[in-house]
Amino acid sequence: MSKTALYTAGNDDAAELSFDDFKKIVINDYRVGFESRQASLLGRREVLTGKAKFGIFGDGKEVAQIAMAKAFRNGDWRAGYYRDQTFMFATGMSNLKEFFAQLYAHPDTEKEPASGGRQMNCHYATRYVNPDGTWINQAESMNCSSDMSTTGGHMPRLLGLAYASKLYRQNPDLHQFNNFSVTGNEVAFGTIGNGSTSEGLFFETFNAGGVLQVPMAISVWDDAYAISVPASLQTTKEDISEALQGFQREKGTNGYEIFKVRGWDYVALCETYQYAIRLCREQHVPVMIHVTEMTQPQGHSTSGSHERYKSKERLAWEDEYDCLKQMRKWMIESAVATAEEIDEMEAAAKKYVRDCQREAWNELTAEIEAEMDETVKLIDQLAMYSSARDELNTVIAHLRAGVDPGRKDMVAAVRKALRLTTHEQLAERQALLDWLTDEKEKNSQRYNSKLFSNTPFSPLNVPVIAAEYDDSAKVLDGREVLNACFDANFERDPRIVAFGEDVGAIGDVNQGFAGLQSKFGDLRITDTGIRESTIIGQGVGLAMRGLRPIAEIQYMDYLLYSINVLSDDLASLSYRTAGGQKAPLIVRTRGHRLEGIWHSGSPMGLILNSMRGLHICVPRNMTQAAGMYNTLLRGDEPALVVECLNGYRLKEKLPVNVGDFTVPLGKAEVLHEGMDITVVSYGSTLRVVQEALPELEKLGVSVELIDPQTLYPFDLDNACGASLQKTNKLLVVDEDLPGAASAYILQKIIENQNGYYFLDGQPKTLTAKEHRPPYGSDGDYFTKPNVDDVIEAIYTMVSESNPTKFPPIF
Ligand SMILES: Cc1ncc(C[n+]2csc(CCOP(=O)(O)OP(=O)(O)O)c2C)c(N)n1
Ligand SMILES: [Mg+2]
Repeated sequence: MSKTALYTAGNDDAAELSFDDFKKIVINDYRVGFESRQASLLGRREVLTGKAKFGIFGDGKEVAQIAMAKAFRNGDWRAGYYRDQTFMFATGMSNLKEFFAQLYAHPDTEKEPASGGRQMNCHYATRYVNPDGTWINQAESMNCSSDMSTTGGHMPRLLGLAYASKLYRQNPDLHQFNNFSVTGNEVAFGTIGNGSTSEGLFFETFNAGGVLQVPMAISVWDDAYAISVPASLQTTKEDISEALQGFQREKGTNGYEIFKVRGWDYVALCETYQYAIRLCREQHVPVMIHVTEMTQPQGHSTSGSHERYKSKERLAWEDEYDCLKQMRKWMIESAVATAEEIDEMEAAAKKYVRDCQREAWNELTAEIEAEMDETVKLIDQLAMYSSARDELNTVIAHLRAGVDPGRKDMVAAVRKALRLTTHEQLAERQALLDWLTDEKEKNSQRYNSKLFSNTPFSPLNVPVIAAEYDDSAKVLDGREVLNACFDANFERDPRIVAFGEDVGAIGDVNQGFAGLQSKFGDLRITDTGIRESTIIGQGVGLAMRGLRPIAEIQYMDYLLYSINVLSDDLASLSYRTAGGQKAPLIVRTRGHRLEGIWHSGSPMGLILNSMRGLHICVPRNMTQAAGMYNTLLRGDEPALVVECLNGYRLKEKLPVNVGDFTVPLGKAEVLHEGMDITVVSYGSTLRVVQEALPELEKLGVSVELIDPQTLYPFDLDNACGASLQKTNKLLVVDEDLPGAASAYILQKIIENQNGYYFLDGQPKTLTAKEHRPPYGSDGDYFTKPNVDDVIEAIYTMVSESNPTKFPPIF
């Protein structure tokens, strides 16, 4: 083996190794692998004995990960899946105690930094956001983007992590941001199981990486199974590197370097990773390392047993070709260590892992036991004076009898005690109530916090600056107002990039970026292939690495092709890392009215229900959109902006401060004041309602029209609820399906803002029909709320409460 192949993670020292050094490194490698294996074995036992809920482990994948870790350097990134514990231990990005803390769902990020007890075990992440909301120095640390359970779901993000290095290297204006990159010398390491390469996201990412030529190193851990489904049912030719041969670069073409190596061959693995990663890092050539002949000594997870679906022959082969057994054999054969030396080291490693497990368990249970004593004491004190003494003592006995009780058991006991004593005015009861209030706050921090980053840099804290117009304000097409806004922002901040289908050369299909590529270059305003999932993933990865991406999805209807990435990855990122990671990606799209089934959708309910964790902006015109972009580009949370597809050519006045004025999120605007009814609408239907106003006025109806402007957050000042105090009637107009976004808006106003209290009649919604909108203006008229529908809906509501003043039309 070449000696350089052996250096340890993060170490580039090229000094020659003595045989003793060589032995030390190999023995240490084996120890890391062996400890990891012990953690897997012990972890499974902890689940089967009920101390943890579920276990999925990296046994059978240890040796390749040790080799991969040797090539990993400061500034590098990982986007991987649940088999990578050995890599995490070998790089030092995680350790055994944290491994067990996560298995036990320890909710303290000091103990379980990856997710604060929110994620299943072996779902890794490093914390790159400081508690004060600032970024850590990523160039000086090893970085792991947060894992997800959806297999293949992380691949689009991997593309973005790698693409960031390309931008940092090729755009000299970015070299100053050396907290994030040292001129692009980083590699984004991805891992994926053989079965998950069947996912579309894998292929989309793979192709895009070959086109973009980014430093992305994909390792496929091939154990020939995906739970019970064998390779023959997963992969063409049962071999992913064989199937992908067309991506192999040739003289004069772009493409990949593809490697294939066996998962139990320590020497070959070290050499392959060293060669492949060097090429990837230095030349930004994407590489794939297909690691075959891996095993699963304990089967897929704690949910089942692989003896059910693997043949005796396969199981016997897996036993013989266990990577650690093979490495041990090689170490003895090549005189690195004797069997006795290894036995001794293994015994010490076993004990060490046990100790780590016990410590992790004791740390969690010691906290809970102390809280338990306090809880029991409080209930006991109440029992002394309460007439429900016997029942309260039963509650205590029940709580004490629980095996490994958790916080939920204490809270449940206290809630029960409070219910048993509702009629008693005792100081001891008040003490319990106070305890519960305190616990609610603590548990809300533990389990419900950080849906958004909520840092001082949140877009909700961006100062509000009004749009200003001078006397000679130009009146332009809406698209030109947006264009001027983007121009000013690109000038202001070199970290801003925009990309998507047709965004570059022609400046998007509606020309918001027209002329900007020739001004700022194609690294800043960039065309992409038709690949919505990886457009979003590209944005997620860039945003994680300190850049300010605007990822464009050409029409809102195509958002569906990226919804898995938006929902699973982007929207859950802050929550699933308990605020340890953020990705302030802005997703730009356009939608609502136009023509045709796939060009006029307004699936806002789908968006609201799947993307909590993103701000959802629905500007009624391009000036409001510009103000929202100005806000979002200065904040650190992700957002979706839906522009009105039919608004680009409508005339708007250009503010003099078009790149600086801000539209605050969650600030509803009363567009028309009135007394008889409150109408809430947004986006394109707002214009329909505005069109209806003159006729309604003639009919004597005074309408108060409110534009929430953002659906998430929704009307933080309760403008809608306040309006109902005056009008007592509510109509929500929306071009989504019945019961979709309009139901969300109703819930906000009626329930959250106590709107029900002021209503003198049934609140109503006017929405589109349940089917997709047909092509053609007649189809549109009979499907989406039109001006006649709006007039009649509003008139009917006022007529119902005052038929004398407003005689029925029909
Ligand atoms: C999108 C998605 N589909 C299905 C699953 C259920 N699932 C979890 S692991 C797994 C098998 C994955 O096999 P492979 O990619 O070969 O990885 P391995 O576990 O064998 O290392 C499946 C189907 C999932 N988690 N996510
Ligand atoms: Mg597999």
